Amino acid sequence: MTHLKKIENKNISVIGAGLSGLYVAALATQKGAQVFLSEYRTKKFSKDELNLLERYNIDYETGGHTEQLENADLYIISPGIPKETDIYQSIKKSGQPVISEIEFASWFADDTQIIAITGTNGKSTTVRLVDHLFKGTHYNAYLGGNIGIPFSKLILEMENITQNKVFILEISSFQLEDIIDFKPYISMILNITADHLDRYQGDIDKYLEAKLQIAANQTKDDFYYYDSEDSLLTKNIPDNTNSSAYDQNNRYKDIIELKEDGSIFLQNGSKLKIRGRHNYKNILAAVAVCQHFQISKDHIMEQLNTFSGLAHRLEFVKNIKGIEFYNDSKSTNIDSVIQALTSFKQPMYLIMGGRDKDLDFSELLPYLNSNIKEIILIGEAADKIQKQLQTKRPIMKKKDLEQAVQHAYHKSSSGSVVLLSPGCASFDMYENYKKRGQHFKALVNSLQEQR
Ligand code: UMA
Repeated sequence: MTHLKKIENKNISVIGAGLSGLYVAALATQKGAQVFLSEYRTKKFSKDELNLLERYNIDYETGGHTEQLENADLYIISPGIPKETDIYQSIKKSGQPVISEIEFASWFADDTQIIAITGTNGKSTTVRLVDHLFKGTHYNAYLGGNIGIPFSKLILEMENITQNKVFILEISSFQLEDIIDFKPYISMILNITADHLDRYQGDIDKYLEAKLQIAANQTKDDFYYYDSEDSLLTKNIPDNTNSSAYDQNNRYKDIIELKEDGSIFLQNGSKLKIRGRHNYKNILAAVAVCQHFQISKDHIMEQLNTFSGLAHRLEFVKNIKGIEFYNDSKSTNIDSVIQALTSFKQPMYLIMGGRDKDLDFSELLPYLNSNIKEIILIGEAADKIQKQLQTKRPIMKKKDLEQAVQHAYHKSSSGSVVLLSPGCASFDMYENYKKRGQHFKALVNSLQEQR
């Protein structure tokens, strides 16, 4: 494929002008290609985006894909555009290569610099943890990918740094669908559970297949990590690379301990700010990466002690009159609701609902223990969730998040937890999960004056 990588003066069409499209267009231009960026929405670019388009003198169209994008030597597709779309089908039909943004960006990085982490849940927390553990070492570590900073942006902006460069990338299955040579030094799949099945025709094997692409180009000089407790992953261990379980083959395993109540302690006795079995595993995953970079045990312990977790992921919001409020708005699938539920033993009021991603909520039934006092449902999926959870625990439907929070607050008492862990996408009521989480936090913060 090396001929493909000689892009100077080649015509490249980039499809989709979201974050990935904009930055990959800029990178391709900087590397000497003739770039055309095409976006089907009538999009109003922000000031920063317009500056970028101007700085790199990028030719673009919005409001539709026209024949201007045709006859390219190479197509770069944004991760949010599925294979069934007309545009995908038509560029594929052209016979020219179609690649993803991370594939293109990786052409300008040294393979040994890439740490790529995927999985259904825990990706963002784990890459942030890895980044945190690299802080204060001699590495120049850059965090990006699905976390919201395109790999292309990192390449574009970090070009002048040549020494000890490491890219810590959160990678989604969407980004892996169109790779050719993408080859991380360390790759990792944290777990695989049902998610994004709307994109994979309801077939978890197709989703798994996309995720496993992360290790497809690795060799015996590279390392692949998976979770020893994940049956899908243990049944599909790649043999082209050094594969091992991050929770077993881990020389730093003894530095943390998970207690029965979900709290996590360091070997030296200090309690971490993040909790739950899923976070314990995220830590094991992150420290497994460190063993390849000679980061000392003392440094890892110091850094773990100062890690405070991520917003919208089992984020502690406030204690009001002994009631603890947690914002887990990023929980948009069943498995992340389960992780949240198993992180607490206290009486709980659980707020769920939003836009369904074709998931089976009855998978929650074994986890609805008696400490869950009530499930409060909101959004489009409320009726479906109610039906699938039957009458295992008391269920109440509310018009919106505000009413749900009010209700939970009035019913709960000191010692209980109010948890927003929707198990659904946010798009029926919010722009994204962040907006939903921010609204939840604002609602909680306004409660204090009442009661
Ligand atoms: N579009 C077209 N033609 C079409 C269809 C769509 O032009 O036929 C346009 C859309 O209007 C849009 C663009 O193409 O403007 C597609 O953009 P995108 O959805 O790929 O979004 P980006 O802004 O490039 O963001 C992507 C990731 N989004 C998705 O995978 C959906 C971001 O992950 C990621 O942070 C970013 O690249 C940087 O790498 C978000 C995400 O939701 C957070 N990811 C999923 C998840 O985590 O579950 C996978």
